[in-house]
Amino acid sequence: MSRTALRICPLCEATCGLTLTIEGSAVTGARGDREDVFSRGFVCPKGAAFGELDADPDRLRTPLVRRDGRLREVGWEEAYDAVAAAVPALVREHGPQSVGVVLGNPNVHTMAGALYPPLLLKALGTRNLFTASTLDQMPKHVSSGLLFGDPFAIPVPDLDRTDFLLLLGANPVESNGSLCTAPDFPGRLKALRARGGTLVVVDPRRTRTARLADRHLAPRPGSDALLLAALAHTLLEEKLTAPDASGERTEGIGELEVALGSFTPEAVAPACDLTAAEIRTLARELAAAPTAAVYGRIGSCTVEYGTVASWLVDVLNILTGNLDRPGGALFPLSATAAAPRPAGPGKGFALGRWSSRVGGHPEAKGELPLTALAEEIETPGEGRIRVLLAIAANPVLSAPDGNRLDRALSGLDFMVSVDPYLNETSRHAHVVLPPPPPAQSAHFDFAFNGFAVRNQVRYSPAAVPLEEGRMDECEIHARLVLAVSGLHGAPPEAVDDRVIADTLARAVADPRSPLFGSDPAERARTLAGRGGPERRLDLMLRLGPYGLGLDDLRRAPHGIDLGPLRPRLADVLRTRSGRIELLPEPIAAELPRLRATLADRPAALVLVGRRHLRSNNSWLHNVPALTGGSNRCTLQVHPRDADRLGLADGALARITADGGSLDVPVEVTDAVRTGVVSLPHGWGHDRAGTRLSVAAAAPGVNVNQLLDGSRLDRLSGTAVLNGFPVHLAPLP
Ligand SMILES: Nc1nc2c(c(=O)[nH]1)N[C@H]1C(S)=C(S)[C@@H](COP(=O)(O)OP(=O)(O)OC[C@H]3O[C@@H](n4cnc5c(=O)[nH]c(N)nc54)[C@H](O)[C@@H]3O)O[C@H]1N2
Ligand SMILES: Nc1nc2c(c(=O)[nH]1)N[C@H]1C(S)=C(S)[C@@H](COP(=O)(O)OP(=O)(O)OC[C@H]3O[C@@H](n4cnc5c(=O)[nH]c(N)nc54)[C@H](O)[C@@H]3O)O[C@H]1N2
Ligand code: SF4
Ligand SMILES: [Mo]
Repeated sequence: MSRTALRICPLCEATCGLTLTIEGSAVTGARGDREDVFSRGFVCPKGAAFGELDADPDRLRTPLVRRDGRLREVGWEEAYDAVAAAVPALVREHGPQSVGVVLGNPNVHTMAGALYPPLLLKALGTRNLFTASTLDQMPKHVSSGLLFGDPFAIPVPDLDRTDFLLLLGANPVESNGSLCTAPDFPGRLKALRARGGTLVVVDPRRTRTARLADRHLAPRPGSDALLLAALAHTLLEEKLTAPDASGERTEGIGELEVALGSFTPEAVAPACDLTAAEIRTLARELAAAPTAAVYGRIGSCTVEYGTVASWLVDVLNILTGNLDRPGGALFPLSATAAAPRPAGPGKGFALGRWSSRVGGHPEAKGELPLTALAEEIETPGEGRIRVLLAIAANPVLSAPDGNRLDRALSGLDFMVSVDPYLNETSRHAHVVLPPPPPAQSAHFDFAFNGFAVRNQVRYSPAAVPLEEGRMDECEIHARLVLAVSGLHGAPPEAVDDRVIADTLARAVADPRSPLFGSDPAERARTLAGRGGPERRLDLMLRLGPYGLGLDDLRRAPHGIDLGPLRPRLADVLRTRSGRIELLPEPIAAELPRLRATLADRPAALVLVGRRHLRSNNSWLHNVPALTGGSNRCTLQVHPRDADRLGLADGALARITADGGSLDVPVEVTDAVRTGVVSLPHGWGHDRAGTRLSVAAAAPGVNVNQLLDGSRLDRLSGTAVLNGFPVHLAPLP
């Protein structure tokens, strides 16, 4: 007998609703849920492979503990005993800074990852936090922090209503979008064109997204900040800015005009490898469009001036009058967002409140650059990281110079991985705590509802019951919090009860809270939900802006539509001035450096990444349905470059950069522009001691081994992963 169950897909930011077919306790099929209020039946090949991914025989079924140098399968009690015996004692001996925490990407795709890491960090008291954000979107957090006073206030393009979308460094037709949650992104781009709108794509590769565009510009990688600066310059110089750009809600437009004065299209065009006319035309079109949105992602973030480029994206939205208006770029309002506070000046956003011990890297949003992790483990002295907790993270493959990090991890006193796989990173752990497959977990998108192109809310309870011997990931995290705090053995619910009590104590005393004046104990008793995570979700919904509760979500299994994005800038602004601060000081200090790069001679050959529709960073190469075909680790080279360098399609080439050399098969294609080669990330599954049988059979190479971690976007500490110089030659 088969049945169906609904489950929001956790595999990318699009958060599609899936209808799973279930036989017994096995997921035997997955299709798009046509009644889902947001995704309306859309599914991609990854979502469709949910069953195969869920049932991957290489997933760990029990915890592992290292004994006599070898990882052995043990029960949960023994695993937590090992954590509790090691971590508190090491912290007592070496202090809280001797613990590092690494949070990887899937934490934004699990309930546990949203609810517990803040508690873990608080319990540990360490500042050594490293996350995938410094390989990704940290420039966007920093630019939003500086412009709007809140690093999470990231405007999202109003995809469904805009007349003009300028998209830089993103390939949502394959990635399905990022910091812009939009199930069926490709369909939404086609709809934009069908309603007479314009799509302009800026990417050194002719991606599947670029092929949908009215116009594709293929500039030199790393030059987005220059291009965007010239666009802003043109708007200011040609007086094409909207009236509200210099009105009440902003400050610093005069200073901005001066600071961008030398970034003329004529000055930057050679560095971008575009013409000044192309840049001026684009600026004029952007200004003339009834509504427009500028949106930049990975290709404009993970580059040397990623924060400046991210800032300019929103500066353009502001100058054209498109920030915070329908059809432009707006701030979503999720159902679990804190209720808006009254408009007015806020605390602002500070960078560099502390720095990393060895490299002196300034913190950003409380994080240190992931590229600094290895040196923090290797370098002796007080505050050296000896204990590492890695949750849903595979930095050996995802961060620069994995070989160095690999060595560093092997020198830790103690390491815990919360990970379903024994992979390149978790193989170093002393304790591995494996979460259950996704069908056995409930799901709620705490993060992505705040970046969605439409306000909506959906909840999926676990589709199948927890298998015998499994532990829910929320409980895994809660017990980890207890074990590192010296409270091993206390009931995991105690962790959630504490949060609920603290939250309620604040809410009942806050005149603006919907729970003001009520009895906190009574409120705690009457929260809906089974177990701590559901009760916490219920409380967050009740305190949220829509006055919903968990029961409302349960009654609406396909979700609740909360309407299109609405202007709400006044609620969002937290700057000290209470206005948008157009030219923040840290950015102003970067502009002369950026300007000076115009004198540099561009590298002859640079590398960019790419994502394949059936990939997901480093961890889907073990699912047969998602491998093979065009999803291969090849180096794409333009035919003219291949000719010039004597490279043949399919032959091996040696590619060399700061961090080392790799031998890779060449794929000759004119989908990359000249002077640029492309290699995907997340490959290199050839290390011993992993349990990834499918991935190991076609390991590919780790592109991040070409980097030594020294190239960073200074303001955000984000690694440069795109547009770095490489040397390429045929294999002798
Ligand atoms: N060269 C290059 N490098 C890049 C990028 C690039 O574009 N180019 N992209 C960067 C980006 S954007 C990102 S986000 C990072 C990602 O960097 P990471 O987060 O380090 O890498 P992932 O491959 O997403 O690995 C996630 C880990 O989580 C585990 N996992 C999967 N599901 C779950 C779960 O439900 N619970 C738990 N606890 N663990 C789970 C996986 O087994 C894997 O070990 O990579 C970055 N690296
Ligand atoms: N299928 C699939 N989907 C994914 C992922 C995955 O690994 N596979 N990963 C998920 C994650 S963690 C994230 S963060 C998102 C990322 O989602 P996207 O931001 O859409 O990332 P990419 O698909 O890597 O697209 C980045 C594009 O930038 C281009 N580029 C490189 N350098 C430059 C430059 O200097 N300037 C410009 N303008 N363009 C440049 C590249 O050619 C590439 O096409 O995708 C998510 N979705
Ligand atoms: S687009 Fe993303 S969320 Fe939707 S089915 Fe595919 S992987 Fe899942
Ligand atoms: Mo990412």
